[in-house]
Amino acid sequence: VRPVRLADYRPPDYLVDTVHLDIALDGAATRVVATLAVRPNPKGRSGAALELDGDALTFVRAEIDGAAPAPETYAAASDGFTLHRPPQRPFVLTIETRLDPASNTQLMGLYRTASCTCTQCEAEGFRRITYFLDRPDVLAVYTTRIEADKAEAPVLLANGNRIEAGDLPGGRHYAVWHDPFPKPSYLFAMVAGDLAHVADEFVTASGRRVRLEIHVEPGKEGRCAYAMDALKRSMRWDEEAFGREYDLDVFMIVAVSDFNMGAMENKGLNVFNDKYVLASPETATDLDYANIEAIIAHEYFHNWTGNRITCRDWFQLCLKEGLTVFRDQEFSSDQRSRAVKRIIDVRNLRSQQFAEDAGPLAHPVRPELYNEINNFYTATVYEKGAEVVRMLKALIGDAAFRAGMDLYFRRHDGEAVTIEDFIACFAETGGRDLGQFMLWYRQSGTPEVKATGQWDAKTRTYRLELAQTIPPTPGQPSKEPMVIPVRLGLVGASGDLPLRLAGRPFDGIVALTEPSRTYVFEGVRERPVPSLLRGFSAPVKLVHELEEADLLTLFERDSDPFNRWQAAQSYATGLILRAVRKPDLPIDARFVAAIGTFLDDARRDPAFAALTLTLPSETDIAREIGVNVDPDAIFAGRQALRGAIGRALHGQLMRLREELAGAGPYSPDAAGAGRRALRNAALYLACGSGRAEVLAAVARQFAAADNMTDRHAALSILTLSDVPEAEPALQSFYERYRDDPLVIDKWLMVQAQIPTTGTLDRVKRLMGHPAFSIGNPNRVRALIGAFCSGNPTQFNRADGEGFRFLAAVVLDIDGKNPQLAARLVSALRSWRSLEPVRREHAGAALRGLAEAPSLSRDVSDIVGRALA
Ligand code: DPP
Ligand code: ZN
Repeated sequence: VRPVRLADYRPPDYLVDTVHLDIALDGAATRVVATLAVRPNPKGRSGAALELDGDALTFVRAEIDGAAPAPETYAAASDGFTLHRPPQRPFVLTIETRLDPASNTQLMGLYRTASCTCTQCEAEGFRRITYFLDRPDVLAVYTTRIEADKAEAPVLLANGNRIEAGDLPGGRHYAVWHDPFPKPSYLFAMVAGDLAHVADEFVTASGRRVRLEIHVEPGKEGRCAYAMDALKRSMRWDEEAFGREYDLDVFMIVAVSDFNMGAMENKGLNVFNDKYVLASPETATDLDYANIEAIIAHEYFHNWTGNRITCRDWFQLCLKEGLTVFRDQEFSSDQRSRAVKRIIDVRNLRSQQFAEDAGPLAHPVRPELYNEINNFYTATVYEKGAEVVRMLKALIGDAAFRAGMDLYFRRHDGEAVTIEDFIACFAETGGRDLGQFMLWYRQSGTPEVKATGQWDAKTRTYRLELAQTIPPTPGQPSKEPMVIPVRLGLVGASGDLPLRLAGRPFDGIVALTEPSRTYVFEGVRERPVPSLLRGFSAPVKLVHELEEADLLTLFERDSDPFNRWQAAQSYATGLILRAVRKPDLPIDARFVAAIGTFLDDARRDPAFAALTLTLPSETDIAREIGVNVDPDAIFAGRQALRGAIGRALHGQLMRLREELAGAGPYSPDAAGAGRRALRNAALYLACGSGRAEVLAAVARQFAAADNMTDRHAALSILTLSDVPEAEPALQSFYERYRDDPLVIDKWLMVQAQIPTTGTLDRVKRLMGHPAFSIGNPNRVRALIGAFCSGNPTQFNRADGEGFRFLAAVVLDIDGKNPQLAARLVSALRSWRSLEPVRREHAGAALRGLAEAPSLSRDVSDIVGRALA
């Protein structure tokens, strides 16, 4: 396979102005007639052949301006259609193909899911529907006619507005949809099936009425209310925060049960994984609700950042994804608690993106080469991409950032653009050169910022030295210094000290641009504790050796909530690391006492308190250790800290839980979710005591819960604690929800994460359970994904069985759904940091995969890079 390179980008030789698609659904003989208005691109090579992309297509016929071309003038294969000498003027190309949606197990292109036939075209799925210039810089106006059996598919949807519909002979019917906004092929969508829907209306800021529809499997209408509410809040927020109004008469969401991704932002017709639409208190947790809110917002926000302005090529993926993640994070922050949202996002960034950046799959936010674009929908492109936008805002300020966004929308509406085009807008409104800032898009690896400081009592100054290094990553042995915004303050006995820097009042942020730099703060009257990287102002690893007493100062007094949380995490991380190295030492009682004091006040901000009480994960600790990782030792060290807290504080924890007990019926709002999160975090820690009355309380909560959050939390505590109460609870959970696949996913997931040696056999057994299906991505992720990525001790078993299991499953899935298979392999992205025995087994499993015959491009790309 030849890699695709950013440096090789060329404008297309031809453009397509309009597309008429006529799709007649008819099982294995589904017919697609595409009528394309083609013209030579003035920016392309004149006289070049027209080479349309195709993938697994069955060609039937072609016409140019209504006449069949001579056979020697074109070539049609399953993977492409070429016109050797196309007319050098506008012409109409008609091509007919045949498809079988039911046999499409890749879930790319046109495929069958339980309730309907639907499409997924990003990144390169449109070429599985018809031959096309399937690249994001070819923007066309689409008209789509769908025809189907009326009983089988009473609902026919496509992008845009419906302009015509009617009945046909033989029990068939049709609908015609027109989308007036030029769009790239990856945003095409159609859906046909037996769907029910709920409808609502939104009136835009300028007074236009927009019809909103959420389409679901019949019987699931009652679970759409939260998604609809989130959609309306998203539409309002984008008007208020970014001045962006919706532009069509109708906005539709369709929930489907077989979907590779979370959701897809097709123009006017978003297709969603049903997991991110359907929710009721009985079936969805608070986390599910928060995810639904965020993903509904994310896809809606793409209408401007992605659809109206799209990417010139797939290397620019972060142009739409990083920016849109930033926008959905801002939305959730405004809807909920900003500090809590920031902590959750940073936890996720560190566990996913930092891990990716530290291993063989590291790549820049804007990669410069790919073998398979589907493998670049990564934490780096999405989450680090969002951090880069956040840093841009911090560096140029809120007003210049908003002005830059306005300029971007004004200047590039209707275009397919690059990161350079985007950044140029902010260079203009911020009045500064952003050349060095562009390194955030080009250099991979997580920068390390080392801080050392010294207070001088005589001169009342504090000298802070910040030094940056960026580790080598694949293809990038050496790096240039980046521009790193560091928010900071100095904390004294009664809070933040007023500071001066270089003779001026300090505004709370410095931009480190050199390899190292010393800042001398003036007017510092007492010995301060520096609070650095407030709000996690840059996606870097901060190395700052603080005494435990100083960590406690920050934990208790920092004005920055993120750093209060960080101080507790850093303290706990240090304790777990010590317990890993010296298992016989007792746990530091000062930390436990500080947690006890904190509990007295925890009710003031329950959501924040819950995060503070959540111990660093095993993966967090593994990342800190970095080399020769032994997951069993980490597990034991973390349990030691949990046990010490539980034994010392179980009474207080259980009282807090009691005091927070629910008032009134379940509501998924942030306040209620925060209370439940704190109650369940307290219960988890208390359970570390191993006391019978705590376990009994968990079992009671499981049985009596009136919502899925509490029931699921109890089930998870029971299974993680490996107690006899777990089995009957699992049994009763299954009986209760056996007909509800999305809930059964939770049942599969908690079992996959049990940290004991029987789990691998249990997972293998569950693969044969009627509730499991290897063809459904949600089931696969719930069972196999959770085992490989969410059960560090059992996946990384010292005998290598976990790795061999993954390799076997990947080979099986690869034949059906390469995208899904490749995702699973990335569970091995940190394999080189394991201790030698496990590392050898993991390497052998990867090498075994590499040698397998007929591996997909998706899997061989990941395996190849992991082994490189
Ligand atoms: N559906 C994916 C997302 O919204 C890809 N665009 O991020
Ligand atoms: Zn997106």
